[in-house]
Amino acid sequence: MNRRELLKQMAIGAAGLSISPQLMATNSRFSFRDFSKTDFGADFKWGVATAAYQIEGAWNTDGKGESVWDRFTHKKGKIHNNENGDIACDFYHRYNDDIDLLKQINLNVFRFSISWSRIIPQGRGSVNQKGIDFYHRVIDACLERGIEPWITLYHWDLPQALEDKGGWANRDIIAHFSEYVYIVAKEYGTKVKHWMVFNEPMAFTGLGYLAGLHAPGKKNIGLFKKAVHHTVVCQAEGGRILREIVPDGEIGTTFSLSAIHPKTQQKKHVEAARRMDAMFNRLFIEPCLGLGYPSDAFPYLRTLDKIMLPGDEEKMKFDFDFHGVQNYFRIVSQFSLFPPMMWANQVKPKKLVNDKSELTDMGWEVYPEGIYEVIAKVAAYKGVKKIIVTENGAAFPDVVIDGQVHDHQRIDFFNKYLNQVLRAKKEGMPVEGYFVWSLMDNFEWAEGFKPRFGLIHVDYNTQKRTIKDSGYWFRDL
Ligand code: GCO
Repeated sequence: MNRRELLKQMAIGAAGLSISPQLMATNSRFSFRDFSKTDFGADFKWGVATAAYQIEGAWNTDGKGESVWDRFTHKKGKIHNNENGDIACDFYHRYNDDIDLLKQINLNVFRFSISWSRIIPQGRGSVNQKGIDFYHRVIDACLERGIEPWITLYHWDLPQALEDKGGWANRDIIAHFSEYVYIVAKEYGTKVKHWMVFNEPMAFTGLGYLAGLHAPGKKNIGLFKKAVHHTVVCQAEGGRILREIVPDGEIGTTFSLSAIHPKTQQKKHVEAARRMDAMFNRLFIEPCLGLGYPSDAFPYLRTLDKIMLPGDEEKMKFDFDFHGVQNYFRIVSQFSLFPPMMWANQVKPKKLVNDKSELTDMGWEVYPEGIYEVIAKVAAYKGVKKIIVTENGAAFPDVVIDGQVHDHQRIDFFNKYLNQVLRAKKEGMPVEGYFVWSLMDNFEWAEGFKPRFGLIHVDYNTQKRTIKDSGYWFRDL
């Protein structure tokens, strides 16, 4: 029953006339939607996304090595309330029950990431069999329930031992990352047929090496540029290794993308928006498509050429089977003297909305058209075969009342964003999947546990899980 029919039925009810038995059967808390799964096609993938550091906990259990996020969160003043992922959602021990909950909400793709330092504690060299065994248990728990495991190889948690040697800013990372990818692909490639190399390279290079807000907390444009280039080479190299080891696999990688609009049509703002678009949207997707770095819109990026070695141009390319789009908010750009080099920054989202209800708990603008715009942007590239929305979701201040979480704002968010995904699909764009960020509330990086993105509420004091109304909404979709 779609939204229009439901409203009509409720109007009938309000008029004192009889309400259809079907409506009585449909729990109206979960019924508002403008579409059903069939509108997206039988092959459309519906899933959830998570990340190792944000849910697993067990930060030093069973031989796991320290990651840059363990180190960073153990420093005072880096994370909201000095929180950390030492325990998080304790997924390391509760994975079986959590995948049961995923089964209950009828989403049959589980996207998760592998903690590199759980597999290879020092980032290179000896392998930790207990770490290997853990992910076999997770994969098997999915397969036993008819859920497809989709693996992200790297979701920001670099082994600290490699960071101690320069991390992504040291070109040796290409060899170490290749070794890691090879080991993981060999180990799980017979069971797992959907792979992503990176999660949001712009985020972990930009926030980790330039802004200093994420691990490893560096603020150095020279290190940032090296990290960008080595990541671009690893992005393609990871794809090549996966395709060689898992020839029947679907190999992709993910990008954080936002619709970027100039504050006004004044030339200075339009050019500022083009520089931000080059930096935040084009920097990683275009090299793998053979387009090189987007220095046309942002000439400063030409300095990346100095870091390249002969043959790198070719090494940066890889024809991924799918490209993952991750969208949360729009960016309205304006010319600004800060930050230098980019000479552009973002108009504060709260200045863009009429009232606070149009902002999520992250202070991000709810802007559904933005996901249509970024899907269209990626679909326009020659060489893009398939697009999966590998993350989309929203944080709202959820509370449990009598064992329920009435997160209607989140349901409204999903309804609006999915309408825009369906719009793109109906216009013929190759969007073939949608994964919710996230299965459950989890550690939201520098913001700690305050923002709640889950379809399932987590009480961090008791680890009790509670499916939210939005989880039931997806169940009934
Ligand atoms: C990202 C990361 C997730 C975040 C989510 C909400 O896209 O930033 O993949 O780890 O938690 O996006 O910020």
